Amino acid sequence: MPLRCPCPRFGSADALIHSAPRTRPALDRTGRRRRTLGAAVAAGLALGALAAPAAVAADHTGPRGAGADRPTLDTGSPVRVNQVGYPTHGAKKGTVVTSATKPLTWTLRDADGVKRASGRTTPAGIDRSSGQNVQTFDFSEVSTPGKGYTVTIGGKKSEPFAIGDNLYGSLRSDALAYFYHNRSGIKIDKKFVGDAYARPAGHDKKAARGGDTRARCSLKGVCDYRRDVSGGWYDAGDHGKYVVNGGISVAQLMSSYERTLTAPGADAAPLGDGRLRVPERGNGTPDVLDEARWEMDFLMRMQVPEGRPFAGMAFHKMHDKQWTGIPTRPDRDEQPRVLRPPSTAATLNLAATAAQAARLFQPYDAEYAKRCLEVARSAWAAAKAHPDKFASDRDSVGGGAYGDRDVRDEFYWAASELFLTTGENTYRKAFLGSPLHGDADALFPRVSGVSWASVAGLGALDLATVPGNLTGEQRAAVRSTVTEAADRYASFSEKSAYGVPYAPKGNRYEWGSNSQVLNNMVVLATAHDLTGKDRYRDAVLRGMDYLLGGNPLNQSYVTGYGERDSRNQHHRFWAHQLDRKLPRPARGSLAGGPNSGLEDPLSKKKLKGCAPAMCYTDDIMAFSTNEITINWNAPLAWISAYVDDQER
Ligand code: 9MR
Repeated sequence: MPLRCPCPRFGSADALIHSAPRTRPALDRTGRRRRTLGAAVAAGLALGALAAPAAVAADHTGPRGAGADRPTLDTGSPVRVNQVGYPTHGAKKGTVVTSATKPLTWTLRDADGVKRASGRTTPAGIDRSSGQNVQTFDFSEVSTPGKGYTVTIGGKKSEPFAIGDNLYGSLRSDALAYFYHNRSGIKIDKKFVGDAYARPAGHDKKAARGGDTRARCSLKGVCDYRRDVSGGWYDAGDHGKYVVNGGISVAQLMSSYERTLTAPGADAAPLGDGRLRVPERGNGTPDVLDEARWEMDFLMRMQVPEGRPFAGMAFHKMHDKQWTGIPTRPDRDEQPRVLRPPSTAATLNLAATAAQAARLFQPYDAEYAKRCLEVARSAWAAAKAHPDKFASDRDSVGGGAYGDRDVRDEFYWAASELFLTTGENTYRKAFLGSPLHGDADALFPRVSGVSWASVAGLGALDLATVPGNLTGEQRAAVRSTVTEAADRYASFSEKSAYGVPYAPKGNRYEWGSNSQVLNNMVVLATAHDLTGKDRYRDAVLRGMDYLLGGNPLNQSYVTGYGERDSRNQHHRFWAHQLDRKLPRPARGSLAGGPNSGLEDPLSKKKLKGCAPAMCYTDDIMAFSTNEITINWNAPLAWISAYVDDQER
């Protein structure tokens, strides 16, 4: 019996949390018992106790003086590293949590325990994001490849890590595999995912009421008909499909391919035909574009047909009428599927992505490319005709809201993509005339280079990198907005003892903060592609360190990567924590990460008083800190490809 909806935005209910089945002790990849956070707390193992001697490890979960009100978390060793590893030729840094204010000695040992290097740490004071007193260490000089390295400080050993040249190849394909796993309307074949992850198609025509092939649109003055809006990817832990969020996700998948056409040293082969685990492999089209097309086809089905009110616009979203319980395998969803009103933001997402698809599919399927361009043009025209149809923030029964009342960024993005594909002046004028043009802070907001609600940067990144009809001067101006924003994110990384290129206003980590870190890394990586400056590349690698364990919680946020990885993210099928017959999240799934807002009952209860970067718990019910979604895995895939390319 699935739990009924776990969250306020899903309905309500603390009571449901309490009715969650008790979880078994988690196993690590070798099958050993792994202490869960809950178990550690129950055993009274406050971090100070775990990591006691000498000066090392006086970890707190919040700023000094506030410790008494802070939750107690198991953060393991106070010596923090990237638990996957460091590229042979790149910055290699770590952080130690300590009460010491004077430098300490660090020792790097190989897998046999043989000392390979040592040095002194650098005191860094109190880290603002965590309240921890920290010091940093730097072993960049070591460039001997190997596995099982550790760093020891004051008798405390880090998790093991590698130094090498091919550490990110599998993350590149695992992060992309996420999308096939989460396809709607198609059987997920064990040939590609293995027995545990195989499942019947969800929401296809055999589903209750014809699933998404006959979704109901019943909105006064808008529609009273059914549409086939099957296919696409499920958004996240829920089974909603949202044009706004689908748009940025498919754009970033396409961009990870498009980057290989221009970036120095970028390798298209690992994204090419026959390289990914998708059913279309062998069809002559790069596999990453096949995956993108699965979503693109869905987005195009979301366009209001000719002859109907708001023709040419896109429905904002479609999802269950009421929130379903967790777990619910997609094919067992009994809820009616409903379409929500068209919006300007969704329409421009469709215009932008269809325009990008048109130029990328041209060499592989000219007919398809032509259709994409027609859709893009008609969507643009419809958005111009209805520039202020906004999706409400309150429309969150049965699905997420994705409300957005500022569409200047969507207009900028769509105009840029249409211009790059067609070279036409109408579109050029539209982005040149935008109030955002030339303003690095507006194009790339401080908190996150791009996000589902702020997509102008997607246009600017493409204008800066994709060959097109821009004048030299126009292109230089756009490029300088990219490097200006990248300078800002690089300075965040350099000022952070954990190296994270993220410094949200008021030190408030937001819902999906890990994706915001990654999207800042996308801007940094693009600046590196454009200029070759090490500063940008180093900040990307430091961001990777943060995501893979070099952070205040000693947590790798990517399933299957690192010793202390997230493995209980909120997902209705990968719900092993609630039902042991179901699988855990697949390798390469990114958790949303710390969220100062604590917007679900479990996080509220367990993490009350947490410091921003520590507002995270690896529990399936903690959906506001531990969900997974397409727009978070998309930049992970983009960045993994970039980092893998650096290792060649
Ligand atoms: O990523 C979204 C985040 O920016 C919002 O603050 C949050 C609350 O509205 O919703 C997030 O998106 C969720 C969506 O509404 C429903 N599917 C799961 C998404 C990730 O948690």
